[in-house]
Amino acid sequence: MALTIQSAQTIFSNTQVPSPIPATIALFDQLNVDDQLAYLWYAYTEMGKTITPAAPGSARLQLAEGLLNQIKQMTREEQTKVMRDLASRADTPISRSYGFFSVNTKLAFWYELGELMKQGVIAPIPPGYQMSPGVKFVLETTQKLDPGQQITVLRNTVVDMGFDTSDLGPSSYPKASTEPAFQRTTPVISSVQIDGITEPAVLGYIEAMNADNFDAAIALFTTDGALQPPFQKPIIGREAITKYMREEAQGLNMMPQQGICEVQPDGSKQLKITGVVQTPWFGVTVGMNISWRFLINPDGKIFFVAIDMLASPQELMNLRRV
Ligand code: 45D
Repeated sequence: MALTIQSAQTIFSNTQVPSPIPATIALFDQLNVDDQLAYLWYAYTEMGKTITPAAPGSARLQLAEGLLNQIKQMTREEQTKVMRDLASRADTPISRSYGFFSVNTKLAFWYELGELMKQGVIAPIPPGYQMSPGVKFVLETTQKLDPGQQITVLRNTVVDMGFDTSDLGPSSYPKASTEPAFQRTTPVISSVQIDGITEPAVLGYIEAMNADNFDAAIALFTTDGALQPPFQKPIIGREAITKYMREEAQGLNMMPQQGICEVQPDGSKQLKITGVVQTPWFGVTVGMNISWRFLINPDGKIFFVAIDMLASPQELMNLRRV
Protein backbone atom coordinates (compact mmCIF):
# COMPACT_ATOMS: atom_id res chain seq x y z
CA MET A 1 0.00 0.00 0.00
CA ALA A 2 1.36 3.41 -0.95
CA LEU A 3 2.03 5.83 1.88
CA THR A 4 -0.10 8.97 1.80
CA ILE A 5 0.51 12.28 3.50
CA GLN A 6 -3.05 12.31 4.76
CA SER A 7 -2.66 9.04 6.63
CA ALA A 8 0.86 9.97 7.74
CA GLN A 9 -0.57 13.06 9.46
CA THR A 10 -2.58 10.84 11.79
CA ILE A 11 0.27 8.68 13.14
CA PHE A 12 0.39 8.67 16.95
CA SER A 13 -2.59 11.05 16.96
CA ASN A 14 -4.04 9.23 19.98
CA THR A 15 -0.93 10.05 22.01
CA GLN A 16 -1.32 13.79 21.41
CA VAL A 17 -2.70 16.36 23.82
CA PRO A 18 -4.10 19.63 22.43
CA SER A 19 -1.69 22.53 22.89
CA PRO A 20 -2.94 25.63 24.75
CA ILE A 21 -1.24 27.82 22.12
CA PRO A 22 -4.04 27.89 19.49
CA ALA A 23 -6.60 28.39 22.27
CA THR A 24 -4.69 31.46 23.49
CA ILE A 25 -4.40 32.83 19.95
CA ALA A 26 -8.14 32.28 19.42
CA LEU A 27 -8.81 34.49 22.47
CA PHE A 28 -6.39 37.08 21.09
CA ASP A 29 -8.17 37.04 17.70
CA GLN A 30 -11.40 38.09 19.39
CA LEU A 31 -9.88 41.35 20.67
CA ASN A 32 -10.25 44.55 18.67
CA VAL A 33 -7.15 45.95 16.99
CA ASP A 34 -6.14 48.40 19.73
CA ASP A 35 -6.65 45.71 22.36
CA GLN A 36 -4.53 43.31 20.30
CA LEU A 37 -1.67 45.79 20.06
CA ALA A 38 -1.92 46.56 23.75
CA TYR A 39 -2.01 42.87 24.65
CA LEU A 40 1.10 42.20 22.55
CA TRP A 41 2.94 45.14 24.04
CA TYR A 42 2.18 44.09 27.61
CA ALA A 43 2.88 40.43 26.89
CA TYR A 44 6.17 41.31 25.22
CA THR A 45 7.35 43.73 27.89
CA GLU A 46 6.16 41.48 30.73
CA MET A 47 8.02 38.53 29.21
CA GLY A 48 11.05 40.80 28.74
CA LYS A 49 11.50 40.98 32.50
CA THR A 50 12.71 37.40 32.52
CA ILE A 51 13.65 36.56 28.93
CA THR A 52 14.61 38.86 26.08
CA PRO A 53 15.31 37.99 22.46
CA ALA A 54 18.82 38.45 21.10
CA ALA A 55 19.20 41.59 19.01
CA PRO A 56 18.86 40.75 15.33
CA GLY A 57 22.07 41.05 13.33
CA SER A 58 22.64 44.03 11.05
CA ALA A 59 22.20 41.93 7.89
CA ARG A 60 18.71 41.02 8.98
CA LEU A 61 17.78 44.52 10.12
CA GLN A 62 18.82 45.82 6.70
CA LEU A 63 15.95 43.86 5.18
CA ALA A 64 13.51 45.78 7.38
CA GLU A 65 15.35 49.12 7.27
CA GLY A 66 13.35 50.64 4.39
CA LEU A 67 10.07 50.21 6.23
CA LEU A 68 11.49 51.27 9.58
CA ASN A 69 12.89 54.50 8.09
CA GLN A 70 9.55 55.34 6.51
CA ILE A 71 7.81 54.81 9.84
CA LYS A 72 10.34 56.93 11.76
CA GLN A 73 9.57 59.91 9.53
CA MET A 74 5.83 59.73 10.20
CA THR A 75 3.76 61.64 12.73
CA ARG A 76 2.73 59.72 15.87
CA GLU A 77 -0.82 59.34 14.53
CA GLU A 78 0.50 57.86 11.31
CA GLN A 79 2.77 55.51 13.24
CA THR A 80 -0.14 54.26 15.31
CA LYS A 81 -2.14 53.76 12.10
CA VAL A 82 0.69 51.67 10.59
CA MET A 83 0.62 49.37 13.62
CA ARG A 84 -3.19 49.10 13.46
CA ASP A 85 -2.98 48.32 9.74
CA LEU A 86 -0.41 45.59 10.39
CA ALA A 87 -2.47 44.03 13.17
CA SER A 88 -5.69 44.15 11.11
CA ARG A 89 -3.91 42.86 7.97
CA ALA A 90 -5.09 45.88 5.99
CA ASP A 91 -4.13 46.25 2.34
CA THR A 92 -1.68 49.17 2.50
CA PRO A 93 1.77 49.49 0.90
CA ILE A 94 3.55 49.02 4.25
CA SER A 95 1.33 46.15 5.28
CA ARG A 96 2.04 44.48 1.90
CA SER A 97 5.81 44.93 2.21
CA TYR A 98 5.65 43.43 5.70
CA GLY A 99 3.59 40.54 4.35
CA PHE A 100 6.47 39.62 2.03
CA PHE A 101 9.00 39.48 4.89
CA SER A 102 10.21 36.09 6.10
CA VAL A 103 9.22 35.03 9.61
CA ASN A 104 12.55 36.08 11.09
CA THR A 105 12.54 39.44 9.30
CA LYS A 106 9.04 40.11 10.66
CA LEU A 107 10.34 39.36 14.15
CA ALA A 108 13.38 41.60 13.60
CA PHE A 109 11.13 44.42 12.36
CA TRP A 110 9.02 44.27 15.53
CA TYR A 111 12.09 43.90 17.71
CA GLU A 112 13.40 47.18 16.31
CA LEU A 113 10.00 48.90 16.55
CA GLY A 114 9.87 47.81 20.20
CA GLU A 115 13.29 49.36 20.84
CA LEU A 116 12.22 52.58 19.11
CA MET A 117 9.00 52.64 21.17
CA LYS A 118 11.03 52.25 24.38
CA GLN A 119 13.27 55.13 23.27
CA GLY A 120 10.23 57.26 22.52
CA VAL A 121 11.15 57.58 18.83
CA ILE A 122 7.97 55.78 17.79
CA ALA A 123 4.49 56.15 19.24
CA PRO A 124 3.79 53.68 22.05
CA ILE A 125 0.41 51.94 22.42
CA PRO A 126 -2.46 54.28 21.44
CA PRO A 127 -2.56 57.33 23.76
CA GLY A 128 -5.21 57.18 26.47
CA TYR A 129 -5.51 53.43 26.10
CA GLN A 130 -7.19 51.66 29.04
CA MET A 131 -6.63 47.94 29.42
CA SER A 132 -9.94 46.22 28.75
CA PRO A 133 -11.15 43.14 30.67
CA GLY A 134 -10.57 41.12 27.48
CA VAL A 135 -6.90 42.11 27.37
CA LYS A 136 -6.49 41.27 31.06
CA PHE A 137 -8.02 37.87 30.49
CA VAL A 138 -5.80 36.97 27.52
CA LEU A 139 -2.74 38.22 29.45
CA GLU A 140 -3.62 36.02 32.43
CA THR A 141 -4.11 33.06 30.10
CA THR A 142 -0.72 33.76 28.53
CA GLN A 143 1.03 33.97 31.89
CA LYS A 144 -0.03 30.39 32.64
CA LEU A 145 1.85 29.11 29.59
CA ASP A 146 5.46 28.00 29.86
CA PRO A 147 8.09 30.32 28.30
CA GLY A 148 8.44 28.17 25.17
CA GLN A 149 4.70 28.44 24.61
CA GLN A 150 4.66 32.18 25.32
CA ILE A 151 7.29 32.95 22.70
CA THR A 152 5.38 30.77 20.23
CA VAL A 153 2.20 32.79 20.83
CA LEU A 154 4.13 36.02 20.17
CA ARG A 155 5.87 34.56 17.14
CA ASN A 156 2.64 33.31 15.60
CA THR A 157 0.82 36.61 16.09
CA VAL A 158 3.76 38.47 14.49
CA VAL A 159 3.72 36.04 11.55
CA ASP A 160 -0.01 36.54 10.99
CA MET A 161 0.24 40.33 10.84
CA GLY A 162 0.42 42.32 7.62
CA PHE A 163 -1.44 41.84 4.37
CA ASP A 164 -1.71 38.22 3.27
CA THR A 165 0.59 38.19 0.24
CA SER A 166 0.38 34.46 -0.46
CA ASP A 167 -1.76 35.03 -3.58
CA LEU A 168 0.30 37.92 -4.93
CA GLY A 169 3.15 35.95 -6.48
CA PRO A 170 6.86 36.55 -5.86
CA SER A 171 7.93 39.77 -4.18
CA SER A 172 10.63 42.27 -4.96
CA TYR A 173 11.93 41.81 -1.45
CA PRO A 174 14.98 39.58 -0.97
CA LYS A 175 14.02 36.19 0.45
CA ALA A 176 15.26 32.61 0.84
CA SER A 177 18.67 32.80 -0.88
CA THR A 178 19.55 36.03 0.89
CA GLU A 179 18.16 34.97 4.28
CA PRO A 180 20.86 36.07 6.75
CA ALA A 181 22.51 33.43 8.91
CA PHE A 182 21.85 33.08 12.63
CA GLN A 183 24.78 32.84 14.98
CA ARG A 184 24.72 29.52 16.84
CA THR A 185 24.40 30.12 20.56
CA THR A 186 25.76 26.76 21.68
CA PRO A 187 28.27 24.30 20.27
CA VAL A 188 26.97 21.82 17.73
CA ILE A 189 25.94 18.53 19.30
CA SER A 190 27.68 16.11 16.97
CA SER A 191 26.77 12.65 18.24
CA VAL A 192 23.04 12.25 18.67
CA GLN A 193 21.69 9.75 21.17
CA ILE A 194 17.99 9.18 21.64
CA ASP A 195 16.74 6.63 24.17
CA GLY A 196 14.90 3.89 22.29
CA ILE A 197 15.86 5.07 18.78
CA THR A 198 18.50 3.67 16.42
CA GLU A 199 16.89 4.62 13.09
CA PRO A 200 19.70 6.08 10.94
CA ALA A 201 17.44 8.50 9.02
CA VAL A 202 16.23 10.05 12.27
CA LEU A 203 19.67 10.30 13.88
CA GLY A 204 21.07 11.68 10.61
CA TYR A 205 18.23 14.22 10.40
CA ILE A 206 18.88 15.61 13.88
CA GLU A 207 22.63 15.71 13.31
CA ALA A 208 22.26 17.54 9.99
CA MET A 209 19.73 20.04 11.37
CA ASN A 210 21.96 20.81 14.34
CA ALA A 211 24.73 21.73 11.90
CA ASP A 212 22.40 23.78 9.62
CA ASN A 213 23.32 21.27 6.91
CA PHE A 214 19.95 21.36 5.15
CA ASP A 215 21.25 19.64 2.01
CA ALA A 216 22.23 16.62 4.11
CA ALA A 217 18.90 16.71 5.94
CA ILE A 218 16.83 16.90 2.75
CA ALA A 219 18.77 14.02 1.18
CA LEU A 220 17.21 11.80 3.88
CA PHE A 221 13.67 12.54 2.58
CA THR A 222 11.83 10.80 -0.25
CA THR A 223 11.34 13.13 -3.25
CA ASP A 224 7.62 13.40 -2.43
CA GLY A 225 8.29 13.63 1.32
CA ALA A 226 6.71 16.21 3.60
CA LEU A 227 7.51 18.22 6.72
CA GLN A 228 4.70 19.57 8.86
CA PRO A 229 5.73 22.42 11.18
CA PRO A 230 3.72 23.14 14.35
CA PHE A 231 0.18 24.40 13.58
CA GLN A 232 0.82 24.34 9.84
CA LYS A 233 -0.08 22.30 6.79
CA PRO A 234 2.55 19.89 5.47
CA ILE A 235 5.25 21.34 3.22
CA ILE A 236 5.64 18.87 0.39
CA GLY A 237 8.65 18.06 -1.78
CA ARG A 238 12.37 18.53 -1.35
CA GLU A 239 12.56 21.99 -2.91
CA ALA A 240 9.82 23.48 -0.74
CA ILE A 241 11.19 21.86 2.41
CA THR A 242 14.73 23.12 1.73
CA LYS A 243 13.45 26.67 1.18
CA TYR A 244 11.48 26.44 4.41
CA MET A 245 14.46 25.14 6.38
CA ARG A 246 16.76 27.92 5.09
CA GLU A 247 14.21 30.50 6.18
CA GLU A 248 13.04 29.09 9.48
CA ALA A 249 15.23 26.31 10.82
CA GLN A 250 18.61 28.04 11.02
CA GLY A 251 20.49 27.96 14.28
CA LEU A 252 18.00 25.72 16.08
CA ASN A 253 19.33 23.43 18.78
CA MET A 254 17.51 20.13 18.65
CA MET A 255 17.80 17.94 21.73
CA PRO A 256 15.64 14.85 21.27
CA GLN A 257 15.49 12.77 24.45
CA GLN A 258 13.52 9.58 23.94
CA GLY A 259 11.33 7.85 21.46
CA ILE A 260 9.53 4.76 20.32
CA CYS A 261 9.67 2.97 16.99
CA GLU A 262 6.91 0.75 15.63
CA VAL A 263 7.57 -1.36 12.54
CA GLN A 264 4.53 -1.78 10.28
CA PRO A 265 3.61 -4.91 8.24
CA ASP A 266 4.72 -3.17 5.00
CA GLY A 267 8.19 -2.53 6.44
CA SER A 268 7.61 1.17 7.05
CA LYS A 269 8.32 2.57 10.51
CA GLN A 270 6.45 5.03 12.70
CA LEU A 271 8.51 6.85 15.29
CA LYS A 272 7.58 9.35 17.94
CA ILE A 273 10.37 11.25 19.63
CA THR A 274 10.08 13.90 22.31
CA GLY A 275 12.62 16.48 23.35
CA VAL A 276 13.55 20.11 23.59
CA VAL A 277 14.32 22.67 20.88
CA GLN A 278 15.98 26.06 21.42
CA THR A 279 15.59 28.99 19.00
CA PRO A 280 18.57 31.27 18.29
CA TRP A 281 16.34 34.21 19.27
CA PHE A 282 16.41 33.13 22.91
CA GLY A 283 19.33 30.69 22.98
CA VAL A 284 19.67 28.40 25.97
CA THR A 285 17.31 30.48 28.13
CA VAL A 286 14.11 29.07 26.60
CA GLY A 287 13.42 25.44 25.83
CA MET A 288 10.44 24.38 23.76
CA ASN A 289 9.00 20.95 24.53
CA ILE A 290 8.18 19.31 21.23
CA SER A 291 7.68 15.99 19.52
CA TRP A 292 8.71 14.70 16.12
CA ARG A 293 6.46 12.10 14.50
CA PHE A 294 8.37 10.38 11.68
CA LEU A 295 7.11 8.02 9.01
CA ILE A 296 10.06 6.20 7.45
CA ASN A 297 9.43 4.24 4.26
CA PRO A 298 10.64 0.62 3.80
CA ASP A 299 13.81 1.97 2.10
CA GLY A 300 14.76 3.97 5.19
CA LYS A 301 13.83 7.39 3.77
CA ILE A 302 11.78 10.03 5.57
CA PHE A 303 8.33 10.18 3.96
CA PHE A 304 6.84 12.43 6.60
CA VAL A 305 7.81 14.28 9.75
CA ALA A 306 5.49 16.38 11.88
CA ILE A 307 6.77 18.72 14.56
CA ASP A 308 4.27 19.39 17.35
CA MET A 309 4.44 21.67 20.38
CA LEU A 310 3.70 19.70 23.52
CA ALA A 311 1.03 20.84 25.95
CA SER A 312 3.21 20.29 29.03
CA PRO A 313 6.57 18.85 30.09
CA GLN A 314 4.73 15.74 31.33
CA GLU A 315 3.89 15.02 27.72
CA LEU A 316 7.60 14.47 27.04
CA MET A 317 7.09 11.02 28.57
CA ASN A 318 3.75 10.40 26.89
CA LEU A 319 4.88 8.09 24.09
CA ARG A 320 2.70 5.04 24.49
CA ARG A 321 -0.69 4.64 22.93
CA VAL A 322 -3.47 4.38 25.51
O1 45D B 1 4.92 46.84 20.37
O2 45D B 1 12.72 19.53 13.03
C1 45D B 1 4.79 42.96 19.30
C2 45D B 1 11.13 23.30 12.40
C3 45D B 1 3.67 43.98 19.04
C4 45D B 1 11.99 22.58 11.34
C5 45D B 1 6.12 43.61 19.53
C6 45D B 1 11.39 22.78 13.82
C7 45D B 1 3.63 45.06 19.96
C8 45D B 1 12.01 21.13 11.46
C9 45D B 1 4.76 42.14 18.07
C10 45D B 1 4.46 42.13 20.50
C11 45D B 1 11.49 24.77 12.24
C12 45D B 1 9.66 23.12 12.09
C13 45D B 1 6.15 44.92 19.90
C14 45D B 1 11.94 21.52 13.98
C15 45D B 1 4.93 45.68 20.09
C16 45D B 1 12.26 20.65 12.86
C17 45D B 1 7.38 42.86 19.41
C18 45D B 1 10.85 23.49 14.98
C19 45D B 1 7.41 45.63 20.13
C20 45D B 1 12.21 20.97 15.33
C21 45D B 1 7.51 41.56 19.60
C22 45D B 1 11.27 24.68 15.42
C23 45D B 1 8.70 40.78 19.38
C24 45D B 1 10.60 25.46 16.45
C25 45D B 1 9.96 41.44 18.98
C26 45D B 1 9.60 24.83 17.33
C27 45D B 1 8.61 39.44 19.57
C28 45D B 1 10.95 26.78 16.52
C29 45D B 1 9.64 38.50 19.32
C30 45D B 1 10.31 27.76 17.33
C31 45D B 1 9.39 37.16 19.47
C32 45D B 1 10.77 29.05 17.38
C33 45D B 1 10.32 36.12 19.08
C34 45D B 1 10.13 30.13 18.12
C35 45D B 1 9.88 34.83 19.11
C36 45D B 1 10.70 31.35 18.10
C37 45D B 1 11.67 36.49 18.62
C38 45D B 1 8.89 29.86 18.84
C39 45D B 1 10.62 33.72 18.62
C40 45D B 1 10.10 32.49 18.70
